[in-house]
Amino acid sequence: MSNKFPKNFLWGGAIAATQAEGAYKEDGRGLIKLDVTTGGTKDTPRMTTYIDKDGNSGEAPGRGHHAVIPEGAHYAVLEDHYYPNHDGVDFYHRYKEDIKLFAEMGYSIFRLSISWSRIFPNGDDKEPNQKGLDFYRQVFEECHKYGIEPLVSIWHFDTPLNLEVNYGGWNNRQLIDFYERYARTIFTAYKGLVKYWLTFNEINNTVMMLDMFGRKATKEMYQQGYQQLHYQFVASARAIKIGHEIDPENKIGCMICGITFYPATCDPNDILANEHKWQQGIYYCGDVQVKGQYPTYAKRLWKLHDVELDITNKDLEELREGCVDMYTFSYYMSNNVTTHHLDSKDMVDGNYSTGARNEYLTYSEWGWAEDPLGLTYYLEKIYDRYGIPLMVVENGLGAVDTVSEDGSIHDDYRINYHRNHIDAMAKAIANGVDLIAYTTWGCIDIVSSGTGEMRKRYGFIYVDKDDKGKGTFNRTPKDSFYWYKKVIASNGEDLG
Ligand code: P53
Repeated sequence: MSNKFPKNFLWGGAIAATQAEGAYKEDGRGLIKLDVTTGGTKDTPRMTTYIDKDGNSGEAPGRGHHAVIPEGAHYAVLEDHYYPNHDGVDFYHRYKEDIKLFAEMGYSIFRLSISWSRIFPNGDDKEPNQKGLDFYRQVFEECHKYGIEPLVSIWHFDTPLNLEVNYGGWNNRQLIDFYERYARTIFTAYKGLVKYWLTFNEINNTVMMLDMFGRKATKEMYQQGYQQLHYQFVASARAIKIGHEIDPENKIGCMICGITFYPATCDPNDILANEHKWQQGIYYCGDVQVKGQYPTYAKRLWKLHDVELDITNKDLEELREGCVDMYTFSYYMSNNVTTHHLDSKDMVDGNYSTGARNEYLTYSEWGWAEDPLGLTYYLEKIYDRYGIPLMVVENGLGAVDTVSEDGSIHDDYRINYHRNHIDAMAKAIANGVDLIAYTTWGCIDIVSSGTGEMRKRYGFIYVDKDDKGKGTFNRTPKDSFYWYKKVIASNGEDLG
């Protein structure tokens, strides 16, 4: 096969602050909910730890923003628990070594996120934390030393804990103003150093995932989900407007968790249910952020879920004024939608994957369907809908790696996964899609977001750390590292 990628196509990898940096208390960083979240597995949830009103410690199931702790309890780091995000993979201290390795692979782009609570430790501080600003300046300068463009997520699941506890998080309209202050600060501080930005990582998860995984969402969950999303849409639009004013060179994108949904059968009920899943899960956020207004079917969704939203005319004006320059998304898998009753053997049992099993696909150890053509499908569908440049900003295979006696890591399964997905992108490009970048997920092994595990590895660079936090944290290139280097050097032609 011969793959044709545009001459200036951006190749690279992606990480997020909470999963990579560690140093959770250093240089004035404030806490976030993930700092009080333990590790889990595919079948056991991560736990959020707290001290209740009588002084007893306890844990509530759920990752970060999903956990509910008892009335009167406060979030707490407990002595006898291990919190995988506290040390991450120590990117905070090792970023020079890591960026050097990324450069060796030939990266022209590196996606990372800024931790809000390094810049504004409590979220509502009047002045930013200079040490936090200094850290990211050094990271960006290090990237530019090698000709690597940073692609910066402004928010990657990490609202400062103070805003969650004392303001009710994104249920509160005031969060828009705090986010604005934070966004303005970093656009100003990094003008000339960063031109590619993403406002909210996987913004659609809030609503898309409400009724997935066999979970029944309550009316209150829908009400909160849609309302939180609305405030995030306004925050995102306002940031985009400000970002363009501060530097007209800035290219700012939305970031959508891109799951391709298929109807499990050709029963028209399944076809319609599938279309409605696309609307609720995928299009809803893309339409608002790309087109600057709520789509017609929004009214159907609000009615269906019995929600009443606080949306002002000024909000609607702000949405129109803050449209994204590009559509970026993560892509890992497809899901099947059906209205039919399923026996458990016909269902997918994964973490964050759901629905009817697809007999044409294979599944990862964590139950995620490997479906490269689903990526071609997604790219073509979305480009046809919006006609603006697209970026695939996450794509990868979470798998257990074995270190051979000589220290090498033979991860041919990961190479195959990426080869097939790069080929899938080439197909979409050949069909006219304006795809401009590919950043693989976890260019280096990092803590899993869903399960908190280290053993669910995505990297082309191995990090010697286990699920208990033990290890040297040494970095070792895997076979995929050398493979990706060839891919980049040949601009996607040599996938051998
Ligand atoms: P982990 C669900 C489904 C697909 C992607 O996930 C998702 C999620 C929510 O976690 O999130 C993205 O580490 C997310 C990253 C995350 C990556 O997928 O659970 O943006 O932070 O690490 C992979 O295997």
